Amino acid sequence: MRRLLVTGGAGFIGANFIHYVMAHTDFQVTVLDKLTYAGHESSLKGLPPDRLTFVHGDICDEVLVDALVAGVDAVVHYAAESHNDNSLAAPLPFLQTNIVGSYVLLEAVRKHGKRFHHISTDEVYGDLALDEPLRFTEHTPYNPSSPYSSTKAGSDLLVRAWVRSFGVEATISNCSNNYGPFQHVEKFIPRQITNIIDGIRPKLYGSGENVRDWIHADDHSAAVLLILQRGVPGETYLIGADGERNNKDVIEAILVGMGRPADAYDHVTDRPGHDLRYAIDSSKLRTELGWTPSKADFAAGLAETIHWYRDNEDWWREQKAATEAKYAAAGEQLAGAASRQGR
Ligand code: NAD
Ligand code: TDX
Repeated sequence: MRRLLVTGGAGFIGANFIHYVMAHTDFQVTVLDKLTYAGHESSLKGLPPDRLTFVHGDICDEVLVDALVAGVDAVVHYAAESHNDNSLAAPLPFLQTNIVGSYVLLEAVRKHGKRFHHISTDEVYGDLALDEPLRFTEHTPYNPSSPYSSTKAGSDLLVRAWVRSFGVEATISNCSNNYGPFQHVEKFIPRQITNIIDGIRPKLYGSGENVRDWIHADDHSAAVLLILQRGVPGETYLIGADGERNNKDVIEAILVGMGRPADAYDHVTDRPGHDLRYAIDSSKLRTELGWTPSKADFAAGLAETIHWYRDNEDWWREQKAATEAKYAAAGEQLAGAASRQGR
């Protein structure tokens, strides 16, 4: 298996995966990416041109997908509409890309008999209570909360059906929250880092007790490559690095890491349906495939990420104002301000 088609390779995790593959294998990679607001071809800058082909196109384009799948050994499917807040404002692109696009890819790998790896999320399992020791496993029932997570759950179920009904050789991985370089400034960690750089106070949704299980994108990439090479078709693997932290602790760590007082942030209106806690039990991946995270030190990873955004303003500057305008248009305001205005 030396020729990969990577969908969504100009996005955050896809780009990190391609950097990882270029550094750790001799594979040839073709990227298929629509370059939505979330895609940046510049994230692939500097990679060897003789091993990387970039195709600007849509995973819903059956003719294009068929031709590209025919020419590779395996498909790694990252392309998605990925942001929960956007899915609350406008769900339709999520159905189109995450469900119809995944269907188009599945039909192509079925026709050409190619290996498929589907990138999914822990959000398909819904959320956990704050005060329970439970974590998600491969056996946790699906219970998605948002338009985004429900379309990811739908795409996972399509993959399972294509395995069972048509014998497609597919694996699925469900990973927890990623952080690292090349992440869009709409997402929690880069939004706050770039807010602080711009002199804007960081924004914490609701009380900030919500817990996310953070993993560095490089550890996610290592796990995906391992599953592609040694995973058992038909199986699902959960990926997580035991990185549970609540949002309040993360925002305070970012502020302190950037030399600001830990309390220099604002509470803003909470996300509707905001999942409380995600937590991954990745025992299967660790025991069956021998994966361990090598960047599990969150403080070190966060410091490196802050450094990256400080050094790469050219990469994110263009997206920043439009992203903050989108949040303002969606009605984000200081917590309590809505009720004060209503009085
Ligand atoms: P992202 O939004 O940063 O990137 C998505 C990429 O897909 C972009 O380059 C975009 O241009 C491309 N794309 C969107 N629609 C397309 C289409 N119709 N055709 C072709 N390309 C299209 O997303 P991300 O955070 O890198 O997430 C990548 C994948 O990983 C997604 O499937 C997501 O569900 C999954 N995931 C993300 C996280 C996380 O923490 N970000 C965690 C677990 C799983
Ligand atoms: O400004 C903010 N303030 C805030 O408190 C933003 C943008 C977010 N938050 C909170 C909401 C979440 O509890 O931070 C947490 C993380 O938010 P996001 O970065 O939007 O991520 P999340 O909704 O947890 O989903 C992410 O992880 C799972 C990815 O965006 C998904 O693609 C992935 O499937």
